[in-house]
Amino acid sequence: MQTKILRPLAIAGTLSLALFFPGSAMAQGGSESFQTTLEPLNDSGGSGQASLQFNGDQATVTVSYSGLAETFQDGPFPHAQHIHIAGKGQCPDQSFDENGDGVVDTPEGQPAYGEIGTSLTTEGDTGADSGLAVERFPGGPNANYERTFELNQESAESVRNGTGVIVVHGLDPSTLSDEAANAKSPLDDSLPLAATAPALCGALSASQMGATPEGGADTGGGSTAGIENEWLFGLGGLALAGAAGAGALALRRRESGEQS
Ligand SMILES: [Cu+2]
Repeated sequence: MQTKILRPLAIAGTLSLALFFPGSAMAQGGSESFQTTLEPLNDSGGSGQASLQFNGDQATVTVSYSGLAETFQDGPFPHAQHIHIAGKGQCPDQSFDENGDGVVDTPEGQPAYGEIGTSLTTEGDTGADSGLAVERFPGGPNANYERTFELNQESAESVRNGTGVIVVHGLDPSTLSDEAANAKSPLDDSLPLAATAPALCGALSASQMGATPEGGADTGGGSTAGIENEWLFGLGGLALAGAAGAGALALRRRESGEQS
């Protein structure tokens, strides 16, 4: 009986504090999840999915796909992958092919998906400067990528405001016109156009699951996690009213306890 009264007070106190310090609220319960389906660009033939989940200033990004170009110069075909930001939050269609070579290259698609904000590398730096660090991207036709890292502020803002777009690059040159297959990349003339042209694209959008607090994970799981979650949901509105509201709730619980 005693602990039943004290616990909601303690939890409500934490929530009230969290409201005054939004940053800590995010780190505590709040997870924001985004996801997208990766659609083929430039007839790459691939398909996949991607997700991004915030946890404080950390983000866990997953990218999985299949059906992309397999080999490049006898090695696994490197597929650069990025979060593009600050564009329209869209994927380009073939009408973006300005020079008419049959390929929407990376700069041609930029009005739709924006510039590189984050490089989804397998290790090391994740900034825009690593955009063409081909040795630090997944290679080959399929990938199941997952990495947790500190997302830079520009990218985090874009994802949250709906202009974060996942783009995976690298086309099989044999599927292109002779002109395009022999062209150099507009990004780096030591690479062929096919190596850097976009192959998959998906605009990140907030997923419904992201609205559910994941308090259970933070409380260490076990049988009490579900109970605490119920209390958190019940107290969500009360926390706005502050300690007075929590006191009223404790009183109500005590009264109902006496009646039953
Ligand atoms: Cu890119």
